[in-house]
Amino acid sequence: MPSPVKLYDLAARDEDIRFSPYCWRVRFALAHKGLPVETVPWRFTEKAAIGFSGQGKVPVIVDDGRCVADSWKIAEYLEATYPDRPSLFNGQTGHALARFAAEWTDNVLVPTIARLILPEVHDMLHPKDQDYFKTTREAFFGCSLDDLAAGREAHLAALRQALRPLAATLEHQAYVAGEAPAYADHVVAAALQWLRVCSPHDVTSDQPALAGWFERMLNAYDGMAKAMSAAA
Ligand SMILES: N[C@@H](CCC(=O)N[C@@H](CS)C(=O)NCC(=O)O)C(=O)O
Repeated sequence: MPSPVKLYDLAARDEDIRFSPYCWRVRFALAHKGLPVETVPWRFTEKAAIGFSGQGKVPVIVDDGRCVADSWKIAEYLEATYPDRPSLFNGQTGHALARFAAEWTDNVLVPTIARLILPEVHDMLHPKDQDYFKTTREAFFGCSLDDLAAGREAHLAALRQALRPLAATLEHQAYVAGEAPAYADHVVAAALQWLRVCSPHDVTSDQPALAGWFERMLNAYDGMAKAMSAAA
């Protein structure tokens, strides 16, 4: 068994609550490769702790002395370094389609979920992170967290709309990547895991194919994602 890959993983006030949509991608990818992981809880304001990576965001991994930051670069690193383990991309075509899944998730799904749940995320953060989070997110979205909370119904409707292509796809195939899960599934499921851990909003139960896929992703890899508690 290789020594564990160290993953700097965003933590809430309760350090056992891990919710980052980008860190969850890496958790899924490591599990898919069958690599053991040792997570290091990290808070937004602990920039110095990941200074060695040359940037200020998680996920960051350290594998056998090698440091890699950024979820997409980490997925490519794992695929290149562990080619004999189950593939994250299944070849060039899969790699190209996984990139589309990641860009759609980063540019559509993550901001749409963010508008819905950022007020809840703020409340679950460690107090030392809260001012930083509020200031940076309000600047990014151009409105206050209170404004986002006031628009909750509209944000929920926008998220349901954004999920339609995913739900429609899953009516034809068991996984985003086809017959079995791969990195394209990890990326999308990680965003929905962020939603599940941070807020009680239900966006899947009226979409049986989407709900079934997400349940399979929660149960995959020995129920790794399901083991993280959902928001009450
Ligand atoms: N493109 C990066 C994005 C990573 C990212 O945005 N991480 C967030 C946590 S979910 C972060 O560390 N933010 C630090 C900050 O906002 O200061 C990736 O794919 O890994």
